[in-house]
Amino acid sequence: STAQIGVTGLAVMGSNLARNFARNGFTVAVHNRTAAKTRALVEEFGHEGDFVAAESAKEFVDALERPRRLIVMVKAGEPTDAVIREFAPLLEPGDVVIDGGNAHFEDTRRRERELRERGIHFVGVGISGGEEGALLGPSIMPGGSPESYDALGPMLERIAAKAADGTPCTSHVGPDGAGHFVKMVHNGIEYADMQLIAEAYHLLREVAGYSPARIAETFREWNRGRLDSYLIEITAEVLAHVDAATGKPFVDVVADAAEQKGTGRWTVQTAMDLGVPVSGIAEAVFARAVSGHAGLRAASRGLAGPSAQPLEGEAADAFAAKVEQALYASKIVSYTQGFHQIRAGSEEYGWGIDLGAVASLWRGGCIIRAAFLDRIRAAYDARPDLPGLLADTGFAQEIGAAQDDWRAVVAAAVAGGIPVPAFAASLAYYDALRAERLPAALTQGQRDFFGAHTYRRTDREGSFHTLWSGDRTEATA
Ligand code: NBP
Repeated sequence: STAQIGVTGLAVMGSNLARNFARNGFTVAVHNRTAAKTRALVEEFGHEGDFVAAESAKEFVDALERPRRLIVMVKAGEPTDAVIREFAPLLEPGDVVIDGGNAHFEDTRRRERELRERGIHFVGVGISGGEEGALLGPSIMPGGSPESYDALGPMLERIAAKAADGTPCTSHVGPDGAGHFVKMVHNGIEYADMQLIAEAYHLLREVAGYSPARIAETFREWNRGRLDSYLIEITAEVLAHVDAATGKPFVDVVADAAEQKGTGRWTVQTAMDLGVPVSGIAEAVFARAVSGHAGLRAASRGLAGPSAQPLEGEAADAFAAKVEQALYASKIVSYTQGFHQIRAGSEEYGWGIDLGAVASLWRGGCIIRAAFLDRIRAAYDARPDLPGLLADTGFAQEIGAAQDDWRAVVAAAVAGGIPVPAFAASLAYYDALRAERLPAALTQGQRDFFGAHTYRRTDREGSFHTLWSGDRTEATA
């Protein structure tokens, strides 16, 4: 037994992760259900480091130093359970099984409980950064017991991305499903970020009348400022790309039906259960769904809309500057909502998640990496009990300075008939939080009227019910 770590499941993610460990000086045992893939990996990349190719599960487990550390990198869901069922009988108390797939955190909680009964540590790890991240340094979000992190953390810190200040983009997130929960919310925020960028593009195209090439230039410029992020950077690349076959902008030849694998949906479903308003993320998930209903869209194409001419010259450029403000303000809102969800999950499941540490490990390697995350980390480090990001003075000032332009952009979108569900929902959230009084008071009155659901008063303690179908006097409930 010579390998410090093992990887089973050698599709693109598992292979690249195994190579990343090997390139960092670890001896890596590799295994795959279909053994040909194991052989192919070692043949092609064996020169990169020390690999131990294992054909059978038993050989794989025997190759690992104790306590064993084995990473499962197979398709999420039933395949992960199948692999655990296969390996668990071969393991001993103290061994650490790491699931690096995109598992639902509830599955991770169940698996952790089941393996804990046998003395085996189960670590659900969220990994972001795609194929390239897995190879060159991903952002890694490990859950599981603190002891398991002692055994695993230093190795993860070696292979993880490093933030600009050199800090590894990984740290122990919290027990059992905490890592996969945080990865789920990461993906939800990713959906919101992508949708906001898409809406900004749509507005620049239709309202400002910019070409895709011009919009690419605009995004490049924004990427040098406070919006500096991986997603803005790649957006510029995609928009500047020209289709070789037709000579048209690439974005104009791609079918406009967005697909999804489900982590955005999980984020929203979980937020619903926790009662956390993640309206920006929800609108992003729904926007993809709307785009995919081709029949409904075709049947609706004749519906009436406003007639609007694109802006020109300086007016167009002035509008583009406002879109930057709207995008930044909406982005603050989606991170505010995402961090709220992590806080709520942490409270619900007793995870004790450090929100500043989460912002820190998203600074490199992952899809939502952005300069902005340094500021979020600083806000939570300064005040760990911050009720929300908008309660941070710095963010409050910035969003306050952006709000006039933000409203102007949403108003222009409405007037021009451009759908901006995420911009508009983010602004509505901001205004709802700001409001002195919300119409929720009326909602409570209605609920009491038809269902005797009772209400509380602003001036006295207790629950009350008005006898709506009687003499309308008020009773203490
Ligand atoms: P896939 O999700 O495509 O899974 C393929 C791997 O699962 C192969 O090694 C396959 O073995 C193995 N497998 C399956 Br399918 N069923 C199995 C079973 N019953 N028993 C044993 N092995 C089984 O691979 P991936 O795209 O590399 O992703 C791996 C994980 O990482 C997934 O959970 C994914 O969601 C997650 N993830 C992916 C990305 C990304 O950018 N792709 C990013 C972050 C996380 P075989 O070779 O014998 O068929």
